[in-house]
Amino acid sequence: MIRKVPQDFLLGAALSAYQMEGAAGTDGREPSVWDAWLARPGSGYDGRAASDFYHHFEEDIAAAAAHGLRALTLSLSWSRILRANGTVNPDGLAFYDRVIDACRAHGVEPFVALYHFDLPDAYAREGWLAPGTTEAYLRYARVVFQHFGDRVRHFLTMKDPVTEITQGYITGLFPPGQHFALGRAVRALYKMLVAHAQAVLLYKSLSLGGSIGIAHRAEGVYPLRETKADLQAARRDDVLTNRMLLDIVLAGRMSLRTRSLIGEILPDGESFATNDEELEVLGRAAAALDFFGVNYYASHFCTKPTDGTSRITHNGVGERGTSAYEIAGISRRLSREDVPTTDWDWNIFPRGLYEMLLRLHEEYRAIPIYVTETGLGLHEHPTDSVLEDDDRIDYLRQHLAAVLDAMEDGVDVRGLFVWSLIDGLSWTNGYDKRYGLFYVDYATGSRFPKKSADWLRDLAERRLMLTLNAIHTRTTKSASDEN
Ligand code: BGP
Repeated sequence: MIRKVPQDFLLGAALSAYQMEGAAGTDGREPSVWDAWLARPGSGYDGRAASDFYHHFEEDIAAAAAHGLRALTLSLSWSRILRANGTVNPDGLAFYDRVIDACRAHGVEPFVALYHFDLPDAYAREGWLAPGTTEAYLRYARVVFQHFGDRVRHFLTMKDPVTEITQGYITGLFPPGQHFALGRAVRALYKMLVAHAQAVLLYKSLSLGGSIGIAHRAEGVYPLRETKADLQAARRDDVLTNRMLLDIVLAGRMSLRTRSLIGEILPDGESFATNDEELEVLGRAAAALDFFGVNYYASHFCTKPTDGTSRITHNGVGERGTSAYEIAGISRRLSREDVPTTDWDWNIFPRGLYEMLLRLHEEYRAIPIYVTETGLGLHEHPTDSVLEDDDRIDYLRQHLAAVLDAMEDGVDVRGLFVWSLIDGLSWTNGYDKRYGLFYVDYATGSRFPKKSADWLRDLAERRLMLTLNAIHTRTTKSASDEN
C-alpha cells in the first residue's frame, strides 16, 4: 500500500546537548551530573567529545536541510548557560545563538528543549530532590526565554522526565544512581512536573508569542496475558511509566484512580504529599500547554513479579536476550515471542505508538502532538562511507505508518522527529549503539549520510511511502483499557 504523508506534516530529527555536543570544557561550560557519572571507574565511555556537534553544527544543520528536514529538536546545556554561582555565561548563549541562526539560515525550525537529563553537577548526589533545583531551573528558564524567545517559536520545558526518574531512582543506571527507591522516584517526578508547570506559566507571562510543550517517553504498557495478575502488573507499571505524568501535564490533576495506583506502588509507610498552591499551578499550566511531545521506541509486556526481590540486568552492549527487569510489588517485564526485539532487547511494536496516540486523544484534552523522538539503535560498521541501514528505514516506515493511522482516526499529530540526526552517546550504552541518520566517525569527526537519511529525503520530497501492513488492528489490551 502507498501512503501519503501530508504536506504540512513536519519531518525533522532530534539531538541533545550532552549526547552530541562534546566540548565539555569549552567556553566556560561547567560540569553536569553526567560528567562525574561517566568518569566513574569502569564506565568505559564519557561525553567529553561526543559527536563534537559543538564544532560541526553548521555542517550538521546544513546536511539536515539538504535532506529535506524542516525542523530539529535540540536541548540546551544548562551548565553552559547558567553558572553554579547564578551568573550567566555569555559564551554559552553565544554558542546557541550561532546554532539557532544556522537553523534559521537553512530554513530549519528549531524546537528548543530547556533540559534533557543534564542537571548541573551541584545536584549530583540527590538529583531533582536536592533543595534549590526548581528555583535554579526557573532562573535558567527565564534566561533562555528572554534571550531566545524572539527567535525560537517552540520550546520544550524538558524531555523525558520519566526516563530520568526511573533510571535515576529505580534502576540506578543514571545519576544519582539509586536503586528501587520508589518513593523518591514518585516524589522526584512530581517535583519535576511542578517545575515544568511553573516554567510553562513563566513562559506565558512573558508574552513572547511562541508555543511551549514537554516531551514524554510514552511507552505502551500491556499485560503479557489477559490474566488478572498480569493486568494488575500492567496497571501498576503504567502509573509511573505514563499515567501520573499524563494526568498532571494534560489534565492538570491526578484522578482518584491515579492516586490510588500510586498508593499501591509506594513502599509501606511512604506517602506522597501535594499542596493547594502546587495543584493550582498544575491546573493552570495544563490548560496553557500548547503541544505535547511523544517519544516512542518500544512498549512493555508485564507479568506478575516472581517474588519479593527486585532485579535489573541491563543489556548495555547489545547482546540479545541478556536483560531482566522486575520490580517487586509492581511488574516483571518480558518479551513476547511474536514481537521482534532489537539487539538491546527493545521490542519493535509500532502498534504501541498508534495505541498511545489514541489513548492521549481519547483520555485527555485535544492538544497538538509531535512525535519528538523515535528511532532504532543498531551496531553499525560502514564500508567506504556507505551504510545500508535498511532495518532503520523499516522501523521508521512502520512507526510513521502508525502515526498516519492515528491521524486518520482523528489524532492531531503535527510532525515526527527521528532520533537522532547524527550518531551520539547513548546514555547507558556508550557509542556502539548508533541511532543517527548521519554516521559519525568519532576518530576523525567526519560524517556521512546513511541510507536512511536518503530515504527520508525522498520521503520529504515526494511525501510518499510504502507501508507493509495496516498497523492498527487491536488485539491486545493496554493498561489504560482497564480503567
Ligand atoms: C530517550 C532519550 C534519548 C535517547 C533515546 C534512546 O529516552 O530521551 O536521549 O537516548 O532514549 O535511548 P538509548 O540511548 O538508551 O538507546
